[in-house]
Amino acid sequence: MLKFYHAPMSRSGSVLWLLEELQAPYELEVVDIRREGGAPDAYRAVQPNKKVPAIAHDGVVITERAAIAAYLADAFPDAGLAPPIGDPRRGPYLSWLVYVDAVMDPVMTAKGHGWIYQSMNVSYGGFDDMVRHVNEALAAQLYAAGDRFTAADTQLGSALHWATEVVGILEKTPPLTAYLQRIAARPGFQRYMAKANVGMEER
Ligand SMILES: N[C@@H](CCC(=O)N[C@@H](CS)C(=O)NCC(=O)O)C(=O)O
Repeated sequence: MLKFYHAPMSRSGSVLWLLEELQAPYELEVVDIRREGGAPDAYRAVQPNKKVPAIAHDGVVITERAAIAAYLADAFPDAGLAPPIGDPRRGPYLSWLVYVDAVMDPVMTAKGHGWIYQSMNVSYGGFDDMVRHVNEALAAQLYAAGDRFTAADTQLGSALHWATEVVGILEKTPPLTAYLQRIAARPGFQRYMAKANVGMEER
C-alpha cells in the first residue's frame, strides 16, 4: 500500500509525475499547506516540517523529494526509471537526482527572492554556475543521466518546468526548450498534468 501526501501547485508535483510514470497504484491524500498556520500539527508525524511531499509505503514513511524519487524508482524496477547498482549510469543518475534539490532548488529560490549572497559561502553555490551546468548537460545528452529518461528527470524536468513556464526566472535556451518538449510529449507527464490541480477544488 502506497500513500502519497500531496499539495497542488507545490514541490510534490514532481512525485505525482513520477508516480504516473511508474504507473504504481497509490492513494493520494491532499495536505492543506496553505491554510493559516500550515498543515495540521498531526501531519508532523509524517513530515517533521509539515511539508509535502511525503509517502508511506507499506507503513514506512519516506520524506524529502530526492529520497522519495530514488526510493520509488528502486521500489518499482519494472518501469526502468533507475539504472541498477553496477550500471555506469547510476552515478550520474543519483548526482542529478540530488543536485536538483541540493543546488537548483535553493539557488532558484534565492534568485526568485532576489537574495544576495557569496556563492562560496553557501553549499548550493551560484545561479550562473547552475545555469551553465544544466545547459551543458542537456546540450550533450537527451536526459539527465544520459540517453534514457529516469527518475532524475522527474526531478530536473519539474524544476525546469517551474523555473521557465511558471515563474520565468530561467531563460529557455535551445537545449532547455528541446528537453522540455521531450518530457511534455511523455504520456506520464500528460497524466500528471491532467491531475496537477487535484486538491485545488477543496480550497
Ligand atoms: N526539502 C523538502 C521541501 C518541500 C517543500 O518545500 N514543500 C513546500 C511546498 S512547495 C511545503 O510543503 N510548504 C509548506 C510549509 O512549509 O508549511 C523536499 O524536498 O521534500
